[in-house]
Amino acid sequence: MRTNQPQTIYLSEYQAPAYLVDHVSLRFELFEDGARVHSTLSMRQNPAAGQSGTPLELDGDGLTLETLSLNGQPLASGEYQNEGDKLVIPVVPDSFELAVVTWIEPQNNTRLEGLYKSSGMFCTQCEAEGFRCITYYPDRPDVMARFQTRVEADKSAYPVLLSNGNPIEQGDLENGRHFVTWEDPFPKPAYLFALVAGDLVEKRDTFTTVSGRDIDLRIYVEARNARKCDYAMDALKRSMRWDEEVYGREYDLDIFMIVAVDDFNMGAMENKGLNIFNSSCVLASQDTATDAAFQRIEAIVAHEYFHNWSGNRVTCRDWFQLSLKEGFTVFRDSQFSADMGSPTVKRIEDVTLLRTAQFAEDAGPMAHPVRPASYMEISNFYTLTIYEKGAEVVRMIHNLLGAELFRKGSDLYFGRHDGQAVTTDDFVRAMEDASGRNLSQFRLWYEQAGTPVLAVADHYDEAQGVYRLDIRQSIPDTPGQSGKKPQHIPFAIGLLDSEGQPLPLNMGAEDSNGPAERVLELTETQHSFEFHGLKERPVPSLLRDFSAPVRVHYPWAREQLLFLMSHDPDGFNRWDAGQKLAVDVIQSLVDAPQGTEIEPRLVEAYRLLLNDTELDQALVAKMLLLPSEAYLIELSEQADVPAIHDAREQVLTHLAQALRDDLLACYQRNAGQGDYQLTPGAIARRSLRNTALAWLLHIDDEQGRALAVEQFEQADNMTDRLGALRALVNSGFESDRIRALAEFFERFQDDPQVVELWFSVQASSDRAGQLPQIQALLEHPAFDWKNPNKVRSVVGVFAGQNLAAFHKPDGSGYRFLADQVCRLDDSNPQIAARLVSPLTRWKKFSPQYSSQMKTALERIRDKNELSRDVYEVVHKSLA
Ligand code: 0A1
Ligand code: ZN
Repeated sequence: MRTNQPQTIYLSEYQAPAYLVDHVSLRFELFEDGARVHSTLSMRQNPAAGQSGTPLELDGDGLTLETLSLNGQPLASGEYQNEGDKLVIPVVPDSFELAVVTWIEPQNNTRLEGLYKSSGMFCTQCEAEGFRCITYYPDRPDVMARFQTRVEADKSAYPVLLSNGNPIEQGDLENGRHFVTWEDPFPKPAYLFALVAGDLVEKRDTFTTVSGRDIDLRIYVEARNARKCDYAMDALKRSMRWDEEVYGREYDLDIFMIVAVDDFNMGAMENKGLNIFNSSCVLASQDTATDAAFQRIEAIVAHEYFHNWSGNRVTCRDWFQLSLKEGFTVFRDSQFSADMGSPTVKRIEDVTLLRTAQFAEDAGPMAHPVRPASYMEISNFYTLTIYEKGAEVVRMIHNLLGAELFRKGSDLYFGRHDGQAVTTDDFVRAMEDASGRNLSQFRLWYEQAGTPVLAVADHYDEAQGVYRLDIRQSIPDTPGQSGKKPQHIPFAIGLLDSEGQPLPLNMGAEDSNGPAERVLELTETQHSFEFHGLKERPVPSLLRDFSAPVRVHYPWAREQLLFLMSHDPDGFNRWDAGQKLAVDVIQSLVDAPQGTEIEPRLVEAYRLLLNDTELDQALVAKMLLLPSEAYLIELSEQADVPAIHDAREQVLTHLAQALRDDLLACYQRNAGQGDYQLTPGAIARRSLRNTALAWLLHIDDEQGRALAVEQFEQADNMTDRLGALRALVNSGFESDRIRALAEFFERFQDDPQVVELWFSVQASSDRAGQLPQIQALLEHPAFDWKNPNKVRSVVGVFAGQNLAAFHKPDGSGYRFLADQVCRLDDSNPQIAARLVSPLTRWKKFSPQYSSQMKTALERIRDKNELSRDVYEVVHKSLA
């Protein structure tokens, strides 16, 4: 039996709400066997939309309605309809007060949407449509209201009672209960509502804003985590200062709170004044968090804080506009991270994610524009396209306008739309109005899905001294979209002479002294650009700093890439040249596994890098990382994963063998750094040393093994301890692997974040994460199906990172994933739908694999009572 087909929602059918809510008064009575929610809504007809007599429709999901009254009069059962997920009152006055009492069961809520319990505390997640799991309400972002919230609970079990805004009253009640009332002066959509009740400790600090207001900062965690909040608190203060300095945005309430919860579907949530975080995205200490985790925490704390303006003060009109807040906020947090560390390294990390995962999404069955035109389940649209590509689109506007006009545009946007729910088009219009630039063609970035392809050819006319670039733009068809129009693409380039010196880009025959870099604006299908006064054929440096989210096809020669790797003044392109070279070498091995010599110049290039102490060490550390299997798959037409895996391993083995002594020297040079520090330099050194160690253990080097064991035992921080563990786990030293894993678990078993690392090190390893071992991890006492982080760290990591094991030719990995998706669909559909993702790319793989992936998808499709979340992903993938 299959579920009925869920309804599709279309942007083109958007209608303004018929009724508005001016004020919401909530009272939560929290008990162990459920919660009673009293809601009083002051409502009126929307002058811009409603007509007298329009029925009132409220959303509700899984609610037990206890009482309902209109203007103080209880409604009889004939005066309203309560059908499925809507409560309809056919006749209401133009302005009225509606009182609703509902009963819900947070303790049984495994979907983690609405009000639920996580490690004994009550917490909420209302984006996108969770508020309707709490009470009946017009649950859409363009209905903005002022909220007052009274929370009542047992005082000893739940001493801390939080909601949005400022606390205005508190006191004791009968039976050992107490209450706190919160008032949020800013009108907000229901998705920004939050409530927390628990036994938590608070870490406090103060931030003085640019205008001299003191803001009370608090991070709430369980007592055992009290020592893990300092880093997030500092990151918060850095974010607050940065937003004042770079965007002129000051915080608006008197108090800003962060709460850490263990069970959370996503990373974190920007509820007004009360951000709720997945524990793994906020808690950190030197001995439990890796450098990558610290950086992630800083970025997410900043992201959620920045939403206070880009998302909360100015919010989305409807969920099709999700990238209005997410794309802009990701752009803002990436600017912030770039300012806090190395801009080049941050750019490399962002582009790696974009090209590996977003390009894959854009080429797959779930491809959608940055502003989608339709959806079935909005939770499925918190995607890399909305977030990362959306951020790239904002970045292009930033680069087209320049920093100053962009700031003028953002000031205009915030000023013009403060307190409103608006569209991506409103954002672009503010940028146009502030800058005088016409962005009408640019808007296609929001409307057309798919990654544009730029085919670049070049020609050098020696006699004339003219170099020409011919660029042809095309955008592939995506589901429901074909015959696309050319987009407005900023294409940054430079040219280098044979010494590696930048050449002036003279675009007119008469010019001299042109700039060393230009942004060519592509608007047509085909362009030719000529550069004059060149005495020799230059080496082009294309798409500098990844100036647009596009694929560039250019027939690179290996000499050119080697040359750019050591000469390009653009750090991003220097890294990218190395990636392209490595990709080319690996691909030629995939195509002809036998008899292909591994490019000796690759070895020499890596030798230079390993010994380069002049270049920014953070960049060197990035340049040493070979392209991932996932990226190699993304680049291939019909991927044969085991062949790609073998070729990549072969290159790694060859490099490690040839460079053994250089690796040891690099390891030693970067060892013994004194006290642990989180500076970019220290992070780079740890990264270099751990890469060297991983390579040495990849070839089962005895000396490497001794170093790894020593590092594992002596490390004073998690980056080094985990680096050593990972190296051992991925080596052939089986007894060391087993011993290290056991010791690690023994030491950290009480720390959920570290146990998640322990799971994922194994699940991502083709040595320790074959299917039977994965099955054993699922049986491990520390594994918990109800905790999304645990599910992700085993099942998600296996299918997403342990690619050779997942793509076993017998299809066992696919069947396994299908089973887990079906199992999770009953308890947590959002997580289940996200886990399906590796299967949705089935068309990308060679036939032996794709047919089995498709069969696995069909098994999921045929499950009983499929959730709307999984239904949408599976059906669209099979279409
Ligand atoms: N708005 C949050 C992300 C988020 C989205 C949905 C959630 O539940 C379905 C939870 C969090 C952000 O961008 O950080
Ligand atoms: Zn966000």
